[in-house]
Amino acid sequence: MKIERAELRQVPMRLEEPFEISSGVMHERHVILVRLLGQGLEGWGECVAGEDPAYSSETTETAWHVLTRFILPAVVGCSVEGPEAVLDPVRWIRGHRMAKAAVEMAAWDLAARMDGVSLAEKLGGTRSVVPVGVSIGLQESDEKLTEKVAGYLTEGYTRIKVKIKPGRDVAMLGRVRERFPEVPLMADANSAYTLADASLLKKLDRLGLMMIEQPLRHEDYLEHAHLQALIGTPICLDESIRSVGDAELALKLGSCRVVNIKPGRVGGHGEAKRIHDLMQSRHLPVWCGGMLESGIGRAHNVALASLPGFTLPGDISASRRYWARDIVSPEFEVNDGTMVVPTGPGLGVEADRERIESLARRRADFD
Ligand code: OSB
Ligand code: MG
Repeated sequence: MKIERAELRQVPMRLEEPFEISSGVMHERHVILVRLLGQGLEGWGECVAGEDPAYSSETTETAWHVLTRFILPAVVGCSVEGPEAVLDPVRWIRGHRMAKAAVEMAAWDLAARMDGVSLAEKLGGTRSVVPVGVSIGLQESDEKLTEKVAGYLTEGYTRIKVKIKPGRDVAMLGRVRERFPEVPLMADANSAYTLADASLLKKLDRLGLMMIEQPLRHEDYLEHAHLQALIGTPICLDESIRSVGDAELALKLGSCRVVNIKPGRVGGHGEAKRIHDLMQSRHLPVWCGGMLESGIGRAHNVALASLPGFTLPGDISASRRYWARDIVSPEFEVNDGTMVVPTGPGLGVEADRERIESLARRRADFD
């Protein structure tokens, strides 16, 4: 496949409601979209870097810099075997996996369209619908939180994830559990704790959580292993897993029993598939995480989540849970706790180019 041209657009998208996690609040995303062109077809990708370097060291600004200065100038004009090889010219770039992933994923969409198949099929997906959950940000009160949980359960979500931080953890989750004794429930700390909090985190064992996501810092593989030995609740790693090598290290040390795979975090679908395959070979579950993506990133996540090892519901929620209006059509919807995997060529949804162009605050073209 030949990458003939590329377009980069930065699009501001205001969240329907602020999303608060242990490191801060998000009100608006600055979505970087990649559009690759070749053989009269297009492929779309989305960069998941945040506006600040809290979740990852990458930000919208670093991604824009690395994409415009290094990645796209090297990739455009190249003919490659397939999407897995599109980043070969930039293997020398250390890190910046979110920036790289945006291009790699766009190449997968383009390659699927060139083959006339859906991205899910191209990736090796086997499911026509995927079970979905919802990730609920920190709320101002426990009442507000339980109200939110009730609302999402009514909408059909099959698993509830609640953000926690010191002071908003055991008691708060206890209230949710009391009110919803049977609901598949989990917590995400986004690295808010240290090993000194082990006895507090041990109290979560009584609540029957599916898992606790990323309790400690992203480099804390050993500390997570110590914590996992002390608590019964399975640990799921998110921020810590940037590659299949990280996943191997975590499994070897016993740092986790579950992995949250976000293709945008690990450098793209190729690496996401390798992590999926590793976990499947160990009979350990994975699920697809989210980064408050627009419909473009969501379409990528839904396609990936159709692979057989994604046995747990992902953080893949309906478009309207995030945006007043999404930038793809049709928008993503949840029915009976599942989302339909699009079957059309590539992403299987259409990017609203007119709207993207009118919203774009920054552009760069490469040919
Ligand atoms: O830790 O999974 C996370 C959103 C932004 C940054 C980090 C995380 C999240 C979420 C939201 O939990 C998941 C979603 O996209 O719905
Ligand atoms: Mg997380």
